[in-house]
Amino acid sequence: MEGLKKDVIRHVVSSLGSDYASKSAYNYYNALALAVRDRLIDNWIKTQRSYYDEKAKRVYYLSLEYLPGKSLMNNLHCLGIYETARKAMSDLGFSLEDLAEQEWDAGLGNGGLGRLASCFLDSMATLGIPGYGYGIRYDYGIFHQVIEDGKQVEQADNWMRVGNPWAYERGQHLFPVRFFGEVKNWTDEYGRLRHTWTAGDTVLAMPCDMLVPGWDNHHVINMRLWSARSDVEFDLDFFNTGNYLGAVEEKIFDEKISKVLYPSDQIEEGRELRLKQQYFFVTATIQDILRRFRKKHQDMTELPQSVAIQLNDTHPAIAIAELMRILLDEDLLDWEVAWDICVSTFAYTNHTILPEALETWPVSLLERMLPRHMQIIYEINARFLREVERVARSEDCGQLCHRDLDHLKQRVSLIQERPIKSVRMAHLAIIGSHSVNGVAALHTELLKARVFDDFQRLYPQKINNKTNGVTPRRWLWSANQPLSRLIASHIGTGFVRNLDELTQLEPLAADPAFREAWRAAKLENKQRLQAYIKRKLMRELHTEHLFDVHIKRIHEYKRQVLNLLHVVTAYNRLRHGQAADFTPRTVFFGGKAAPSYFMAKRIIHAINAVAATVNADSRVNDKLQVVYLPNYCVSQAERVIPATELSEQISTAGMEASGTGNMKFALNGALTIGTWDGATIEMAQAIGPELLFIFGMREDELVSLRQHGYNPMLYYHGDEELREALDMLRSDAFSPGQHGLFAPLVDNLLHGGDRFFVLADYRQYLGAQQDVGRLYLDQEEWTRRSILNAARMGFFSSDRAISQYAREIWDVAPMAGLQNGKGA
Ligand code: 6GP
Repeated sequence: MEGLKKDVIRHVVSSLGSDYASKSAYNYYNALALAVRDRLIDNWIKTQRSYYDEKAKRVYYLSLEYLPGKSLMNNLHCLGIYETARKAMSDLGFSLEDLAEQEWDAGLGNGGLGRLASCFLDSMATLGIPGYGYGIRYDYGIFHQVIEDGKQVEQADNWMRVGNPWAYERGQHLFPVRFFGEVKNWTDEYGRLRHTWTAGDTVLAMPCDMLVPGWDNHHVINMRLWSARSDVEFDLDFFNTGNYLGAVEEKIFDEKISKVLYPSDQIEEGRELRLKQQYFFVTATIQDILRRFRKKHQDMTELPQSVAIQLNDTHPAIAIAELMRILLDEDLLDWEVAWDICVSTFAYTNHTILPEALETWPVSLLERMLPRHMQIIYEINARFLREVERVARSEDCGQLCHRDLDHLKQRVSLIQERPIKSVRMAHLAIIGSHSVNGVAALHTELLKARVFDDFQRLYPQKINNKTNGVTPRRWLWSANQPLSRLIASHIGTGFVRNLDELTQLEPLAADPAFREAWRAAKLENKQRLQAYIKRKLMRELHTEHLFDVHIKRIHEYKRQVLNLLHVVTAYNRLRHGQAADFTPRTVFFGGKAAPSYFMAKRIIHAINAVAATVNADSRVNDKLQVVYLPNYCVSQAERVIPATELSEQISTAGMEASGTGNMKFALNGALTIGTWDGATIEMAQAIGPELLFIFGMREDELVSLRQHGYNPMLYYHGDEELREALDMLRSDAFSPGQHGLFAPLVDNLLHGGDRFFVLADYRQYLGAQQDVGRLYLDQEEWTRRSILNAARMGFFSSDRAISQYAREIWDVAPMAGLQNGKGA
């Protein structure tokens, strides 16, 4: 402890240039972070060296998004120095918890996809997999959400303003990134046509490394994030012509590339700068990967034995064309050889079946910005369509493909003709990869049967499932110390590395004393949340209420509106005195809406309007409260999830690819009210469906309802309570003086087809909520189920997920000496 204290003081003085006697929490947080980073860097260097020494096959995880959240607590726990740090900082006059609050969330992602990437890096580090995360170091991450007059207002997330003590910026290792320009043809010595791309503009990519430690194993992997740097300061011409200001302007323009994260979340924006970001990130990453590979290899055909590249959705899919370009134009390989290398190296994960999220880029834009890549994409397509023809005519594809060859070719082509001629990035990713995976069993089945059905027939081996998981280090151990300590006192700490060990809790569910202790841990977490809400929102929570929580991005398919209709109905019953047996509850909502997503923003407004009315109504507010948690983010989830008793997972069946919040809640002992969707299905199967509150129509039922003509008006007319709730929303009951404010929401349900079947599931949802309320009155039974939920969550560890990727997709083994925990 003395060593750590000394290091902290030294950093306050020599790294931060401050007086250690001036007790600034900001300085002491930064100094502590630097002292922790010192303890990581040696192991990081050793880890990187060991990869070379053992000629390990490396995994590169390419993701435009990461959501690491805060690093301090997690890193202290991984290093096993949490207690030491707590004592050291307390000696220096600080509470560790307060210091940790000084850190800004690294919010370099939108939601599930980005958080999954961060959980995966944690698991690679813990399992000893030679992995690297690659991404972009956005200067501005996901916007900061404030609620003003009930509405979402976006503010810039200037997370770098206070510096980032965790990152190593490596200004000496810059990689050139080229755009625009032209392609020249030439003939090589064997008479083959060759191509050279001479680019117009060049920008530089600077690596910023953030260290990702494994759990208690000395294995530290790297998350390398690229930051755009202009090359104009090296361009003497500018100075010679005296155009200094012009040079500076160009520099600012170039550095725009990594300025800001696109806050779109499953709605594609299709903007030029976004494509620039994608290519900027991809080319720097591929250059770095090949630089490392070439240190030990000359023969490019060995690449797939040494390197596996995982594409996190289609955002980095242009990497396939980029690797082809390098192999063809720089290494001068033949097409077939280059293509084999690509396909064997790449694998692609799909994260959504929402059609509006499937990325396409206009051919005209690609032709201008990346002319050589567009040529390569055309060539990939031509060869692919010839192959389709061959397979379709062959026996193994059967008559199905053959009969309708032209249509089949149009459907699978990389190029879509309408509404504008564009490249389908998902098709590029599928064709250029040896593995395409979904993220939960149902999602993968839907990929096979619907979204990519043609590809499933063409390549029946390619599409596979890897159900998501979450890291128990952050989402149980670090976020929920009261519960973790209780668990550890009965079964030891092995579950942090091997989550299956939680099954040892099962017999304890029958032990009243253990149940009481389990409840006490939950209460402690509820009280912590209460204190936080009081500080932040100046609201007093009732900890004896059932804490019912719906936090995730705001999206119509996630059906926050269904939850809201339940709240309004409960409000009406209480007002009308029809709810004598109502179980008091506080309903929490939280989540960001894409700034351009009108309906999602209106939903946030409606939730806040209903909350204001309900909370102000003294007839009901001792029994029902509604809280909107502004600026939902990773660190907020870490506070809220441990305090949650009811987890809302109520998406339209078939629409949520997996969900990972669902896993975090159950792991922390919340019971789930949910639809038969995403990974909630597999959770129900693992836990026992009777221990969750499952309701609503299933995916195949919805398909047939749609086919037979779904008429939401029937539900409206047939259900008095539903009608009352919708009419209130449409009138000014929740928006005094602003008649019609929420009419778009209601019209969308009644006259817009109710695409997400809110009305169809309303009655069943109410029934399930009634079951919840009733069960909550029986605290012994509730607690028993809560324990069993957590005990059966072992499968949903990201360690299990990453082990499957490593074995079944990457063919990568953990580093020797690290498999059983302790590293060298
Ligand atoms: C999300 C899915 O919506 C969610 O269900 C899943 O758990 C998560 O990915 C991780 O797999 N998708 C996205 O966030 C996204 O942007 C393009 O998909």
